[in-house]
Amino acid sequence: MQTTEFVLTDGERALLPSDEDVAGYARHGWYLSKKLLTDDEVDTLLAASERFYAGQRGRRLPKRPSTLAYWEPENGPVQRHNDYIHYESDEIGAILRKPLIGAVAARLAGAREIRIFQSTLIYKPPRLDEPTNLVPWHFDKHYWQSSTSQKMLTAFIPFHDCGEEMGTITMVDGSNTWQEIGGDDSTTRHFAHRGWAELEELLKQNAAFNNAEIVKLPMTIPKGHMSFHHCRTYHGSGANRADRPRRAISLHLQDGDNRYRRFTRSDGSVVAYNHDHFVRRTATGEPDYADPEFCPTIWHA
Ligand SMILES: O=C(O)CCC(=O)C(=O)O
Ligand SMILES: [Fe+2]
Repeated sequence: MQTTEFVLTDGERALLPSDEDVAGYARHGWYLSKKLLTDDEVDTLLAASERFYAGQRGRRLPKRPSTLAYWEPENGPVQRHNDYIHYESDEIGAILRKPLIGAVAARLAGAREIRIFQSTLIYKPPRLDEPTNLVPWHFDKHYWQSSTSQKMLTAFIPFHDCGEEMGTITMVDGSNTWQEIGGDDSTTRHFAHRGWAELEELLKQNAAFNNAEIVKLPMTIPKGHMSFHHCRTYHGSGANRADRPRRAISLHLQDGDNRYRRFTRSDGSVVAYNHDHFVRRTATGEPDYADPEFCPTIWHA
């Protein structure tokens, strides 16, 4: 049982999305928030991420599945991804649990409760030709087939003003409403293991199938604001052409109703998610995506 009270101040309530914003999110698949974090909170995220990169941990994941994104200094100057940052860094975890973030997500998703699903600390080095900096077109639900929810969403939280020059997150406008072609279950493979060209082509085919134009919108995100996207919104990002690193967290969120489901590919193999290695089991023996250690509740209406 969690004892946190989920209350907003009057000032925070003014930062929630309006009815029009919620309707815009449903149509477009993304929402650029108001300033949800103070400068102090964002500066703490940055400083804590530096301590994390230097080896500091509040607690450590009990194992390292091969599918875990986990940059370490010996991996060198590539794009860094570290999953479960809300678990391993207490300081970062405390800020990511800010009820206001959950309240905004709840409005967008039309949910009463929001839990963290995953969080990834991301660092794009300022290296023009670094191929690992490119994030190919994908939508997050492809990796979450073992989740029942169709409402999950992500908050992309940069630690500074973030625009096109830095390779900010870029949305394919309205793609959340598209039908997907075929049942090609290779899409459950993470983008890090697939080619850029292959995924660009897949995006084109899906757009054509929907008679839709591909409108790419780079999100210009001021410090303290965040960009939300629905789990079926195609997105990606380009090179960091700035002279400083692009630092951010992708905070993946689930609504209170989300549960594990057994999802099989056409070859009979079962789709796994890293949680399945970590979280407690439900009474029926399935991974519990409400385990408060890994998937804390950050908002309950
Ligand atoms: O780092 C990026 O630009 C994209 C991150 C991403 O794929 C996400 O937030 O879901
Ligand atoms: Fe993504």
